Amino acid sequence: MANDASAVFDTLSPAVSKGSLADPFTPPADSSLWRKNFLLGAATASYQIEGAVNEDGRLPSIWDTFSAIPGKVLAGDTGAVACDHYHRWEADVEMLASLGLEGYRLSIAWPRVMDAAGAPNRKGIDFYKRLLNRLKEKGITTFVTLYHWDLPQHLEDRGGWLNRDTAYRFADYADLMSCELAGTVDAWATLNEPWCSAYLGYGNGHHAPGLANDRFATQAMHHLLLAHGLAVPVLRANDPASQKGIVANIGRGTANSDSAADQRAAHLFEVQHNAWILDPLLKGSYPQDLFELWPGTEPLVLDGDMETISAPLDFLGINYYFRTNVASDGAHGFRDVPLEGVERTQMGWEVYPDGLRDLLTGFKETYHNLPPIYITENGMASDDEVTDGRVEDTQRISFLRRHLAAVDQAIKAGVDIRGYFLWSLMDNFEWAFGYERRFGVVHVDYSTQKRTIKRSAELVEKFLQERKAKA
Ligand code: GCO
Repeated sequence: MANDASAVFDTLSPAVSKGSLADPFTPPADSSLWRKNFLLGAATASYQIEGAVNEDGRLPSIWDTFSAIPGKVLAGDTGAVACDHYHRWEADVEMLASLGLEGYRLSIAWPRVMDAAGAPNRKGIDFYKRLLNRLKEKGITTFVTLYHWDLPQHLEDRGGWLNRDTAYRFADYADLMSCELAGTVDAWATLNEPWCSAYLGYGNGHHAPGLANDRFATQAMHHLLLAHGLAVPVLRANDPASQKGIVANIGRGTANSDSAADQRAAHLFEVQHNAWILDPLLKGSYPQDLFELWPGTEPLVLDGDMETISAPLDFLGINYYFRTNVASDGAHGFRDVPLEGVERTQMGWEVYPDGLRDLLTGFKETYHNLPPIYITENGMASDDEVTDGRVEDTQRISFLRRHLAAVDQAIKAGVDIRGYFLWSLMDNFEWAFGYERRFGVVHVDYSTQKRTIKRSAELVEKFLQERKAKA
């Protein structure tokens, strides 16, 4: 499948991947990104930027609990203050609008808007109402994620995503928020990256709540996807004008050799990262190869669950960052085999834009009901410093240009991609890596909360201005 796709790209102009030296960012004239209806925005998430974790009745989340455990987060960082966005949201919206970004993807903190009995928290809801109303006043397209990992701790105390009831509590939360915010949300995403919530949270324990058991991971995934499926019809009923979808991170796995064992390992890597989520959503069934990888971990599935999970989607959000090179682990799985001499980011992730293109063209072949796609996250971390009031984030500029070129190549190969969100608008709390890893196109000095526009954001703004002038 990937070979067919590469045949297509051999015919594309080399400029698509090399870019012009004169301007290190602006896409070539033949790029589909010049289409004025191709949405360009930036993304953030509640726990990563808001702070104010004990304000206006916000309840603790599993990330408040997890980040307080010594050793779980680099340097003992927590989201207690973060970018103080809860108090600085007006200036942040002005900054977003001044960059000419057309879309903004944010998430709602469930613990901020409902109490433990499921009653509305008015002050928390009003924060999001003010924020979304201001974004709409600025003409910004709003993508709202209901769950970007900050599960209320009181639900985790009752089993969290291992407890089927949590899926129904999520549907109640979706009901409340879609009633309260209808008319200010252009697109609802139920979940952000269920793979991270299920595998990192319950499979290897690297994320909150920090449990480590493959069977927990598959059952948590099932309840997360069930929560998604229960919420979609509720969102449709309460806010019919908006788009409904989900956001999945995807992984490109390549084989360390042509051996059958390594080829199988690469396949299993992509089953575990991609098909585990996309098959239930788009085919209504789990990939059986997953249970070759993790024998005996089939989740408890009740009658009707898979039909609920595979509710039709208006869009699929795709988050892409890097490629992983794998080899057979000799048993029934895969092991990472890091390649030497490749370009990497501050996260150690390999820069590999072709992986985004090849995954997307592959999905087009695999999933015949693939909905329109938005790249809801793409970006990189770098050790950015402010020098004389500026941040010259050269690698990020090159990273973004190359990945936008890959998006253009996928569009030219027939993939329906309608937008792209930079991860992230601003430096923020990078989960287990805390504040050391900087993903923003805007620098944040956490000691003063001063925001500094990075060179990458300046170039994005310049491209958006040129595109607007051409329209
Ligand atoms: C994710 C999350 C973001 C991360 C970003 C960098 O995709 O993991 O949505 O919250 O910060 O991806 O890891």
